[in-house]
Amino acid sequence: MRSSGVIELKELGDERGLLTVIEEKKTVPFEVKRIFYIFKTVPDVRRGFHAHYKTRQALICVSGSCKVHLDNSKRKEEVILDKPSKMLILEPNDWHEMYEFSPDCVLLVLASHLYDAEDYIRDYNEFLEVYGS
Ligand code: T46
Repeated sequence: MRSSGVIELKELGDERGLLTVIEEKKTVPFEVKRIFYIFKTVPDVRRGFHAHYKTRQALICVSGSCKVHLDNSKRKEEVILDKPSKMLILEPNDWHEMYEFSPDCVLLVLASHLYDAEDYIRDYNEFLEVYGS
């Protein structure tokens, strides 16, 4: 069953430091077709403001921190991404906004589909029409 939410990734550590692994269809529940990252975000900026028709995503702050506002039309939630071993899965029906980026934030995103501007729902009322019950 598909569901959004936070997955705690294993921190493999030894005297040299830490290492975290993400494996397709094992730790991340979809085939990864695209990777991008958001960094050098301008202070006080808020990004996102959309949902998708088909794209599933996994968000990891590999450096610094940020917050994510999630809204699946039935429930609203705030998630804090503040360590590289915390991964947030976003389903297509999760309206999301990212904010309070720390100056050192690098937000890594794994996506299930190639980029397609037509896959975005950027109007909140349209989002409610598509996903609201
Ligand atoms: C999402 C959140 C978490 C591309 O050309 N290819 C790409 O793969 C992406 C992701 C973006 N772009 C272009 C489209 C825009 O001209 O990069 C520019 C910034 O993208 P956008 O305004 O969509 O950025 P965010 O931070 O609002 O959203 C992004 C992803 O687009 C989106 O899928 O869920 O990060």
